[in-house]
Amino acid sequence: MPGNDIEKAKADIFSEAIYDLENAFIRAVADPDKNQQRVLMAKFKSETAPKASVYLEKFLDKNPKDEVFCLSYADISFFAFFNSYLGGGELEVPEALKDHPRLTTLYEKVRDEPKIKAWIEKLLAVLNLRRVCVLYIRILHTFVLIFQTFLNEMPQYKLTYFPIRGKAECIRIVFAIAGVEFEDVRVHPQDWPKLKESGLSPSGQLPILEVNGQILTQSKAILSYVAKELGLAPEDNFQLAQADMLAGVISELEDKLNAAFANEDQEKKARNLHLQ
Ligand SMILES: N[C@@H](CCC(=O)N[C@@H](CS)C(=O)NCC(=O)O)C(=O)O
Repeated sequence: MPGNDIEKAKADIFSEAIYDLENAFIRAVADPDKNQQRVLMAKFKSETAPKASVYLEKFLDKNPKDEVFCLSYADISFFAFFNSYLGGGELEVPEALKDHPRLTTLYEKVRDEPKIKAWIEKLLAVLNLRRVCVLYIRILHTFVLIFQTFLNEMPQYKLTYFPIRGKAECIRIVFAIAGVEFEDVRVHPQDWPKLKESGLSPSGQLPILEVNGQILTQSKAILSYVAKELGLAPEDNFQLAQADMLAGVISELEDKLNAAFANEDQEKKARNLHLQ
């Protein structure tokens, strides 16, 4: 602490100068008008702070002692201001002090006091942790935005059928293989007459596929569309026709099987099951 009254007065002068500087800084950053804030900050950096540094440097020059205020509140307020407001809390000497050797020495002297250094390092660790968190949050936010864009561009699929495998299962499997989400609506037979009456299915049958609100019917047309959309159909037209051909055969088999099950007459059912 400053020894005699003169030294105490000098410490007060020094810390008053820092106090004024602090006020100028706060006035600049606290201005509600963003443009004015920018103007005031630029003025603070280009005029106010350099002028104050020259004044403080001169003030120290008049002091023959190297240990200016023996680590008084004046040194601490000087260091705290330049470290936090102009040095970004880092350990390096702030740019604003570089041309002022006495102020630089004073800054280094205060900074290198072990307890002060430990304190600054502790703050820096918190600051760095915060920076890392902010960085992670920004990266995460970017991913969320990309994912949202991707989701918005992805068609929304809704497949409606009965609670059986039947004519919808191969379509469901194609979605599963492609790893694409779809709404798997399974209509209870009791609810079917009402739904059928609603005209949701243009053919009056299921399955239907809604793609962003547009409706497709016919299981094999749906299958072929979904497979093409999700990259599971041959690119070659001949191979595509072969795939359609095979799907057509299966479709016929399914129809015959359905007809067999639908037939009340047990004899006809047995005959149908042999698929004639
Ligand atoms: N050719 C159509 C046939 C569809 C079909 O027969 N659907 C049946 C279930 S497998 C159905 O909706 N039955 C109820 C009805 O016709 O009211 C397709 O392959 O999608």
